[in-house]
Amino acid sequence: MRPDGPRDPYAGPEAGPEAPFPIKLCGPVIKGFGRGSRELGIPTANIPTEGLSTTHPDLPSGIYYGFVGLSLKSCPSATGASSSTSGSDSTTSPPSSTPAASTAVEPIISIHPAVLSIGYNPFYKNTVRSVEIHILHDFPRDFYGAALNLLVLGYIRPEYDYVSVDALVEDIRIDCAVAARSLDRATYQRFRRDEWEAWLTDFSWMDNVDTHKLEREMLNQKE
Ligand code: ADP
Ligand code: RBF
Ligand code: MG
Repeated sequence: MRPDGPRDPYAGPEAGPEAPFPIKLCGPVIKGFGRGSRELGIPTANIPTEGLSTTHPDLPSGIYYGFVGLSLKSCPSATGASSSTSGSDSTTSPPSSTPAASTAVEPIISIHPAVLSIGYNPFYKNTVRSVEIHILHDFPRDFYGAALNLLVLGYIRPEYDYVSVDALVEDIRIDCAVAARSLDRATYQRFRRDEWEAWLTDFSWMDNVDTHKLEREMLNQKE
C-alpha cells in the first residue's frame, strides 16, 4: 500500500541519469487492458514487453520517466486517413491542397517527455507484466500502430496497491508532475538532442515488424 507522507518533487540524481539508465526500448503501440485509463485522463500507450525482458530482465517493476520518440507514419487513424480504430472522429480527410480548418495536425515525428509504468499494476492484480507509457502531450486522437522509441532516464517509485481508483489517479497525477520537473533539468534535456535525438527518431526497426499481423491481433483483441 502507498506509504503516507509528502512526495519528493524530483526523482533521479541532479547530475543526470545513472546506471542502468539510459535504457532504450522500441515497439509498436498495441492494445492494452482496455480499462478506460483514457476516461481517467491518463491514457497509456502500451508496447510489447519482449524488448525489456531480453535486454533488462532484472529491471525492477515501478514507475519511470524518460523521453519518447513517436512516428505516426504507420498509423492511419492519427494521420487523418480513413480508419476503423478511431471511434471519436469523422474519417473523411480534406483534399490535400486544403489545410484542415479546425483540427490540430500532429507532426508525423515528434519527441515528448513521458512517465511510464513497468509491472503488474497491483491495484488490478495483473498476471502479465506490461509497459505502459503516458506521454505528457495532448493528442487529438488515438495512435494505435504508431512506432514508439522510449529512452528511460530514471526511476520514480515502486508500484503500489491503493484504497481506491481516485487514490491511484491522484498519485499518477503527482508522477506526471515529478517526471516533467525532473526531465526539465539540463542534465536530462540533453537526452532529447544530438545522438539521442537521432536514436529517438530512428524507426527503421519498424521495417521488421509485421504490421498486417499486428493489425489482425488488434482487431481480435477488440472483440
Ligand atoms: P489501452 O488499454 O488500449 O492501452 P488506454 O485507455 O490506455 O487504452 O488508451 C491508450 C491509447 O490512447 C494509446 O494507445 C494512444 O493511442 C492513445 N493516447 C492518446 N493520448 C495519449 C497520451 N498522451 N499518452 C499515451 N497514449 C495516448
Ligand atoms: N497501477 C497500479 O496498480 N499501481 C501503481 O502504483 C500504478 N502507478 C502508475 C503510474 C503511472 C505513471 C502510470 C501511467 C500507471 C500506473 N499504474 C499503476 C497503472 C494503471 O493502473 C494503468 O495505467 C491502468 O490500469 C490502465 O491499464
Ligand atoms: Mg494503455
